[in-house]
Amino acid sequence: MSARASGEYTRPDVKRRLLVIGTGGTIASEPSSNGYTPLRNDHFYRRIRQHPLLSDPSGTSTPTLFSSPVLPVAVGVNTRYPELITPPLGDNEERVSYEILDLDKQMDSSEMTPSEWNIIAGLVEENWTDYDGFIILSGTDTLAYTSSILSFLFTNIGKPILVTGAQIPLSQPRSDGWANLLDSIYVAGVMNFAGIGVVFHHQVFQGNRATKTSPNHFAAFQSPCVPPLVNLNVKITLGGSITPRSSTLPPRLINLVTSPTVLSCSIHPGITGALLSAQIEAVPTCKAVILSAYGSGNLPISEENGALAALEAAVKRDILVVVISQCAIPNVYPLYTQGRTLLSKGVLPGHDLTHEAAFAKLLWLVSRKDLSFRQRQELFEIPIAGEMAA
Ligand code: ASN
Repeated sequence: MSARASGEYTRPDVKRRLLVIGTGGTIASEPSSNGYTPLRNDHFYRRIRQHPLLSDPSGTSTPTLFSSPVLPVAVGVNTRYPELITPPLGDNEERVSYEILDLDKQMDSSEMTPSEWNIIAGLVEENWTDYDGFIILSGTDTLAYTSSILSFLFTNIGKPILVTGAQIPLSQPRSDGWANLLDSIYVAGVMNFAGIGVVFHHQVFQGNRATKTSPNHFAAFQSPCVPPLVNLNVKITLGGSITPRSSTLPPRLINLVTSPTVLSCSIHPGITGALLSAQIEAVPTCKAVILSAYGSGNLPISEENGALAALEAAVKRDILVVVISQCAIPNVYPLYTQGRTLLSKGVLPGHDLTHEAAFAKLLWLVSRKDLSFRQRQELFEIPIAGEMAA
């Protein structure tokens, strides 16, 4: 049972209670002889507990020395660490309480799969009423995939689910993870913000519009087609309207399919229909294909190339085929003969979807057992969670 559910909280100045779900990633990594790796131990919690901006010793009964004992609680296979309380964060001296729940499997985010998303989403759903918001700590490599899938699983929610991480581990000097975590706690705990966001380098991006743009810059994420939702500078400014908190409950959670269903193919000079068919045929469980095509959605269409015929054959086998743009600022619209011909074969336009959002939307659609192929096609063309322009 969480501290909140067991009624352990007493402080009147604690504005909100958050659950921080740790999955590993750089933010939680330690150096090893084989490079940075997230370990399954309490070092990450201890580092946070001793940081004066993230944990106020007067706020909890927990001693703050790095060496003092920690009494984690096993929650199934996962580990929940004792509650931490921030120093006053808001203009009205509000404090935020949070608990870190570390997943059993701490991983570099390149190991992330739909199975882990099912676990994360299940934990959020299970703890929905006990907490005022959720922060998912992830590696940055697949962070935008995680935030994108959460946006489809948790549409129109009344609480925040923020995803954050770091480029340098908390265990190392100059870590950006401190600021990313503090900003996340501030947005989820003090601001009136609901929905799925990526918090990175003092900005909040819409979860299904964000993409990782650099493995080096602290400003590692952008949302190329829409402005950031929040800029956390000296002054906090909003890039548009943000969804306020409400008592809206999350939709009934669906279980994501874990067999390989969504295939991603990149168009490149020299691609042929044979190369595309070989990839599709190699995945018997394939239910959707993302084509990352040139520019506004172009690819070679000559008969001898065979790409169009390969894609048409896939659509006829009830495989959703969608086209997105390889450009850094994506936008698919049928301007050229190539793009128009492609769409005339039943391939669906991905408009300004990022690859991450396209992947998440397709995974969500093929996981919806209640939908026919036709209904999936129709829903793909409609924005479900603000993931693309109408
Ligand atoms: N490889 C790391 C990860 O995605 C990168 C990072 O978190 N900065 O887990």
